Amino acid sequence: MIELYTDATPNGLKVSIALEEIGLEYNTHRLYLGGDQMTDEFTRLNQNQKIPVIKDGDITVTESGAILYYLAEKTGKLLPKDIAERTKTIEMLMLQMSGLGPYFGQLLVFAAAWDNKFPAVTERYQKEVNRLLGVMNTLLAGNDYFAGNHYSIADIAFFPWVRMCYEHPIGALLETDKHSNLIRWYETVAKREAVQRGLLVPEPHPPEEQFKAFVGAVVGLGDVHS
Ligand SMILES: N[C@@H](CCC(=O)N[C@@H](CS)C(=O)NCC(=O)O)C(=O)O
Repeated sequence: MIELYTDATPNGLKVSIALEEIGLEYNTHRLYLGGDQMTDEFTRLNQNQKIPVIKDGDITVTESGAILYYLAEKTGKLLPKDIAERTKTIEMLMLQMSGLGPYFGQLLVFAAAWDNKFPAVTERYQKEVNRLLGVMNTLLAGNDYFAGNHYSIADIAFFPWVRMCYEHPIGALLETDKHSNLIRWYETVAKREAVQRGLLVPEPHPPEEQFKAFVGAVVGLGDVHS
């Protein structure tokens, strides 16, 4: 049985979606990021004190991209065997992990947690996220999914972040409507039953509590990491 340590954030939801898609049994441990990530018990699982983490017997895996890769390797699902398609999948996974995830995260930090106190910084991240959405739209032209015609861990990595464009007020800063290939891909993935089940794990904290935890965990602003 896989133990999943998570919260209902984009990086956490990647893993519950993948587990639902693959059909593995798992137990969910919901953390409150206003401090649960700092306990000794959790720090022993992840020295970096961030969710998501999985424990599969003796194997502990941190970093959502590495967890998706581990689950795909373990089961032979969601990662093509053909070397060219497999490499493309990993390339797209890395683009999400190094591009959309961190830049979108910083946009949330400066637009929301810092309440746009540094407009030039907010604008820098807003522009970069909008640029990345355009790149993703181009990559999806003529392709059903990010790595070609196979739904894969790359799509699962992107999905919860693109969902923020629709589900979070930050979406007002983003030009999602301009990107027809991205919208078509988003709607296709959102319809998958496993995706819908994964999005319910774990139950989210109320938005105001979640926001308080987020502000508290922003280094230089909150007290969680002081
Ligand atoms: N690169 C990491 C990022 C993980 C991450 O930033 N997790 C956030 C929630 S989405 C977290 O646990 N934040 C708590 C904190 O920073 O104290 C991954 O993809 O797993």
